[in-house]
Amino acid sequence: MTAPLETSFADLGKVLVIIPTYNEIENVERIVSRVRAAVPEVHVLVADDNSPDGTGEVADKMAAVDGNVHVMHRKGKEGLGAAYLAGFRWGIDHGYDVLVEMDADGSHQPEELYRLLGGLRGADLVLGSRWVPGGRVVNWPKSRLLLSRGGSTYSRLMLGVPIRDVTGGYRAFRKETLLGLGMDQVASAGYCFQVDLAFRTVSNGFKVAEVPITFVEREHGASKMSKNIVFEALWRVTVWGTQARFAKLTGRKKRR
Ligand SMILES: Nc1nc2c(ncn2[C@@H]2O[C@H](COP(=O)(O)OP(=O)(O)OP(=O)(O)O)[C@@H](O)[C@H]2O)c(=O)[nH]1
Ligand SMILES: [Mg+2]
Repeated sequence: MTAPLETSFADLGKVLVIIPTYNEIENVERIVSRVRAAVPEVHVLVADDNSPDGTGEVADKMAAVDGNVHVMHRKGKEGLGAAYLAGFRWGIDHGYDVLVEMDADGSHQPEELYRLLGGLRGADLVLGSRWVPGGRVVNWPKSRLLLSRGGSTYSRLMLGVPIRDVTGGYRAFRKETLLGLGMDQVASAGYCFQVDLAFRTVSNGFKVAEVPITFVEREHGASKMSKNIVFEALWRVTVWGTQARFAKLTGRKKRR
């Protein structure tokens, strides 16, 4: 882990790191503390889907002693996309200027947040990227590497977006980007949520930058990845790509 080169981002406005959780009791405390230590001025919102393991209550305890920590209790498991959309709306309503997506399981290292925030000075969306020079993945089996790289490449070619890591979930958005990309029409739930937001960002003329990250496989707790999530992504990307090509051919304006 490298020490942050820079820890003040006041020029970007107020920053909110949104961490969606479902059964992350072994991870939630550690991840929130790491964010607070890495970039002390940021605020954190834990968006918990009423985790049966008590993750929400642990987050409440942290919020009670740290004014920069907030908790959103949602009624039940609705997928990470829905949790992020609710978190974005909460953040925008509460006056935040930058909204960051971060997993709870430690895959996205808070110590690299400064790189995403720094990148936002010249972009509307910054993606933490595993597939640009300097980016890497620690502890992934070959099958998972292939799935992720393959999914990203397929999406890039199908959708025509100039992004190397289009499925990654460590990202920083300017508020204006989220307001301009039509959040209300986003229906994707799993991986595809990330592809959907990136595609909308590019299609709406916003500038996207990628910065290298070291992605670390989760050590504690269970993955929520499933075959359904992969199929949803594959199917939707194919439909969007085909629609965009058809629209180009017929000269109609793109829908999104
Ligand atoms: N609020 C909420 N959070 C969720 C839901 N599903 C997943 N998450 C969170 O979203 C983040 C990413 O989920 P993971 O299970 O790590 O998915 P993944 O990173 O694709 O899978 P692994 O690489 O195996 O960890 C974690 O912080 C989860 O707790 C959900 O339905 N609701
Ligand atoms: Mg994970």
